[in-house]
Amino acid sequence: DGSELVEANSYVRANQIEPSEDMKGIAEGRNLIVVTLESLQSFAINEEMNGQTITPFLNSLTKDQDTIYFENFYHQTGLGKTSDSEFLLENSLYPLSGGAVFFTHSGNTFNSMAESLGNEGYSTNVQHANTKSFWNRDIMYESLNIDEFYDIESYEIAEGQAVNWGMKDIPFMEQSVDHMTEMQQPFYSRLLTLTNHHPFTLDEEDKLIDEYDSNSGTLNRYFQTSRYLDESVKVLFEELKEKGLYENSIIVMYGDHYGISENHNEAMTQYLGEEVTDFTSAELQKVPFFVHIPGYGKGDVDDEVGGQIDMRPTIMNLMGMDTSKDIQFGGDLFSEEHEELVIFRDGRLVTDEVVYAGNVCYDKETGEPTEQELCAPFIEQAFTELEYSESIINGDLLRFYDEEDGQLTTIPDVELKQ
Ligand code: GP9
Ligand code: MN
Repeated sequence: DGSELVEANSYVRANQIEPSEDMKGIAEGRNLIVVTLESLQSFAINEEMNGQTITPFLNSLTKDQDTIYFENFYHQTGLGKTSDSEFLLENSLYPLSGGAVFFTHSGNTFNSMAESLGNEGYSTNVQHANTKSFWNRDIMYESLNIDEFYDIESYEIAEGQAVNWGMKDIPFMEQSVDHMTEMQQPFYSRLLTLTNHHPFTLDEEDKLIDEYDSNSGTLNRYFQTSRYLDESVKVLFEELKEKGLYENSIIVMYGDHYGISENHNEAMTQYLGEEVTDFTSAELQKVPFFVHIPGYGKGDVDDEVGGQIDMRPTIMNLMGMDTSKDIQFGGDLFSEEHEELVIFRDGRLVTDEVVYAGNVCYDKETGEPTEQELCAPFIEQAFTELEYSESIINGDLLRFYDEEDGQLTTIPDVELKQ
């Protein structure tokens, strides 16, 4: 019932951290561009495959003075895959344990990042060259208060510009930047890429590196499509510069979820040169998270342990927006107070010291099992946090929350959904 919102609210308030003062408002008033890097896992970054660089452009960003790259960042998605990552980004709530929240709760009230930016005068949109109803996006985006959806109808796909699931990422980036030139500024525009998606197929001319040589065709091709995705990000940066949109924007990029499932453990063992245990599998859920701020000048590789739940508070602080009254479960990654605990949607968890997976507590440094006690308090916290987040979604409880003054409005018990 409604008392769950009261409890969840006190939990959120009790765990709230102070965002970084140094980073506050550093990108205030700029256009915000968020790129979802389809299926990209961190094991591809700054690594080679048979002597070939997998992501040269993204690698260069990790060394760039205007970029902060988070190397210990994990996805927290469930069955809703890309859409779950979008949900985490917009709301800093956990997706559901069963089913995609984009389908099951698209009629809920949310307090999305898009809505908050919209209230600040931003125009907001998502660009994705797929049918608008995929993942129920057309309906859910209304609940998230996203003004516009540039779906497949907004793109011209010439001969040779489609492969695998649809439009190739390079022409997608080009046309998406064209759209940006028409947008009311400042804008918040999200770009969802598509080429680096299972089954990872490419046209010959787009294969910029060789296939890998394992027993898994999926993993073998994954390196090539990741390489192609990397090239498309380079094109995005070039186009933004060419169109004069670069300097006045901030570009945030994140991997949405794994591309290589545990079905390919044997091939991954060959690639990594070590056996893929439950510990390794959990660590393989790292996805890249980039914050690129033109003119920043103090770029770094940040080893803070964090996850997708932290994107909203982190970005909103950069945009100079106060989230202290919002119901969100993540925290600003740049804050000294940020808690190094990542709760996976399936109950696994990672901290700076332990990894809990397959009911075993591992020492993060050695990857060896350690005392269960070291994980116990985090297991408890994970359970509580996932429960609160889930009760908010299942009860559509944000209907009764006024984030303007951080107050619960009267809760009419009779109206509550079960
Ligand atoms: C489809 C794209 C990919 O529109 O979001 O979906 P996924 O299978 O990764 O969730
Ligand atoms: Mn995806």
